[in-house]
Amino acid sequence: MIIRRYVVNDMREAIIRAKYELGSDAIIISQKHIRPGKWYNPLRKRKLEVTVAIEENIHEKAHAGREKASRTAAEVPVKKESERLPDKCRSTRKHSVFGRNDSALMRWQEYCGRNAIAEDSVGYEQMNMFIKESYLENPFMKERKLGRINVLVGPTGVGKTTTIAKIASGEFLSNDKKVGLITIDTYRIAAVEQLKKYAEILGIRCESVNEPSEMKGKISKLRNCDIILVDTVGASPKNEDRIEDVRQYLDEIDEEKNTYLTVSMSSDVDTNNSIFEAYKTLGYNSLILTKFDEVKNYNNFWNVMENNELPIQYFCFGQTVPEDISESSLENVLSYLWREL
Ligand SMILES: Nc1nc2c(ncn2[C@@H]2O[C@H](COP(=O)(O)OP(=O)(O)O)[C@@H](O)[C@H]2O)c(=O)[nH]1
Ligand SMILES: [Mg+2]
Repeated sequence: MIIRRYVVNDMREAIIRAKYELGSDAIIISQKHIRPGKWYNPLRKRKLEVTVAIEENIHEKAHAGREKASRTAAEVPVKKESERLPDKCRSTRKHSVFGRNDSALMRWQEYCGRNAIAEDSVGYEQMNMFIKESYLENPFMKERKLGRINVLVGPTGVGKTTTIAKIASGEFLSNDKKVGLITIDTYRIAAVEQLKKYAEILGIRCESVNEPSEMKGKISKLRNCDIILVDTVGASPKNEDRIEDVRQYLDEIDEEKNTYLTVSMSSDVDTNNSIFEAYKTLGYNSLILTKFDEVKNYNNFWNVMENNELPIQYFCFGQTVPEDISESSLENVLSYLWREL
């Protein structure tokens, strides 16, 4: 028997989290109201603690092939300021932080000279201040806002569909928004099914579009939604024809839209630069960065800092829906990398 405990705001949230993690055969075995935190804190919020169970063999069948054990809902992935690592092992950090990014290293040396700081004193707080001062047009500091229509574009396998499920869950559960999904990834039946499955778990609408001419009609069907998330077919940066195909669908959207280029931080920098270039034809205006959990060095981080002017909406750090996503503030991203690398 697998047993999970969820600390949530309401039963709806618990049911959705349990369905994602354990599948729809899971059963609720108990619930009680609690106030997590120190007893003397008057601001403690009332929460619901729900315990859910499933037979092990049913769970295994439902999750065959899934690599990663799910986390409990109470686990918070990005640590708070007070919990971050102390700036220990400072001098050993310098090389690993800047790696082969000479431009970032030069800016760091210049910053150290200006502020009379020892170059080897690379600590988390120091980095945070350095970036804010030396990268004034820092993409992590730019204003980000989910629009009504949000399209995710990018190569196959970077995590577009998974990220859509994470965003949809967050907006639906935490912000109580009416969310609708559209997929134009109709090249693969499995891709449509994947999105439909997520929509089913949340109990929201999902439309698939087979021809550009169907786009307007499908958006109009979702006119009551506060947020529409559009999933697209993945295209290699070398496959101009397929990127052009996506453009024909997107051109049919009359309303203002956000187009997010989704890139994996575990790909190499050159590959990502070719993606940034090839996808320009789709007029993307913001980025979503995925797979931070697979990152081995800071190379992509500096590349995005140095060569990208667009805001970064979210960063993702795992396969678990809905938890492994966060707003991409500089503090969130940097503290994640600092802790993991
Ligand atoms: N490690 C890791 N895997 C992810 C992340 N986001 C998605 N994935 C996995 O990457 C694979 C492809 O994801 P999918 O959403 O289908 O990609 P798409 O082709 O761009 O739609 C799946 O196995 C996902 O579980 C992430 O942030 N970290
Ligand atoms: Mg997909």
